[in-house]
Amino acid sequence: MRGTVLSGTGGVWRVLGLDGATYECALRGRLKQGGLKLAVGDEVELERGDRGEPTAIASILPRRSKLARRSPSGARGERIVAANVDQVVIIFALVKPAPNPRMLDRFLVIAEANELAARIVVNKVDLASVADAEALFADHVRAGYPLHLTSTKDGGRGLEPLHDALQGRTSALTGPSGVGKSSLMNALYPGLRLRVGEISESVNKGRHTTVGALLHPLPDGGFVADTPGLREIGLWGLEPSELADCFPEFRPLTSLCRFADCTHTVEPGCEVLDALSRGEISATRHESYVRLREELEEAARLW
Ligand SMILES: Nc1nc2c(ncn2[C@@H]2O[C@H](COP(=O)(O)OP(=O)(O)O)[C@@H](O)[C@H]2O)c(=O)[nH]1
Ligand SMILES: [Mg+2]
Ligand SMILES: [Zn+2]
Repeated sequence: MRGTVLSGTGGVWRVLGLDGATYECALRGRLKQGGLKLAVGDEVELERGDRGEPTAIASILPRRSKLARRSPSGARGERIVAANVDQVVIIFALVKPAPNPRMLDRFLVIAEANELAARIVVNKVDLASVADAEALFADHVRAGYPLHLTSTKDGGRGLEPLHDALQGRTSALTGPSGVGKSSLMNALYPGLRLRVGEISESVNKGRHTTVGALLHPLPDGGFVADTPGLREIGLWGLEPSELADCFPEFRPLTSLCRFADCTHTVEPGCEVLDALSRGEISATRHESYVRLREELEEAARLW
């Protein structure tokens, strides 16, 4: 029987079988030695034990995608946070707490570096003007990111389009605490009582650390991967020269710059800087790029 890995703690993997039941499984010995490390979100083939119940993971099916922290160049391996992720969903609040564009762009770069689609959710729109929210995130919409304006209060707002966007897909959910991640999941899936954020944190306080994220099956198909630690993934392993292509609105321009090794920060004949001066690229986004690039160069020096 096939199944999807929901969590892994202390060598025990919880797998949702195609029959809808959840099984606690061990990894077959030869899989432990192999180069491919099992991750949450992996689709696996289960093997039955003496009593006919699935008790072991016999093989891992090929991955469609992954959310990973890459190793610095030279080092081996990478840490997979979740496998078979379809999209990264980044949740902020319009106010309380105010959104942090720098943190948003960092999350978006992590998604882009993993070649994953991303969408932005701005919650608590009941507390301020929706027009303000649209203006605040206009640069990201122009860059191509879908924007959801939501509220969980007063009967809810914007919940249906978000529900549609999650249905049937595996979404890695992230965002700072207090923005309403748990409230949103509970409003979208009443009765499921997802405690997004808290679960991994409390599990990780225990004796065994949980491997990567936790995957929650959704009642109408799909999963949400709870990845509160996405920030800790950082940009570890990304080369400074790879960063510009993680900004979709820069991507058509980067190969047109006068210098092949253009950093898009100071050079003459830089198409990105030209677009910035014409107002076609947002100053806030470019500022994020500059700061993240400095960070990557600093990290490269330390290795
Ligand atoms: N005004 C308002 N408050 C909200 C909304 N969604 C959540 N909250 C409140 O924000 C606080 C944090 O919510 P929670 O779901 O725990 O956030 P999390 O830390 O991201 O999981 C709680 O007091 C919620 O009642 C919303 O849409 N509007
Ligand atoms: Mg929460
Ligand atoms: Zn350039």
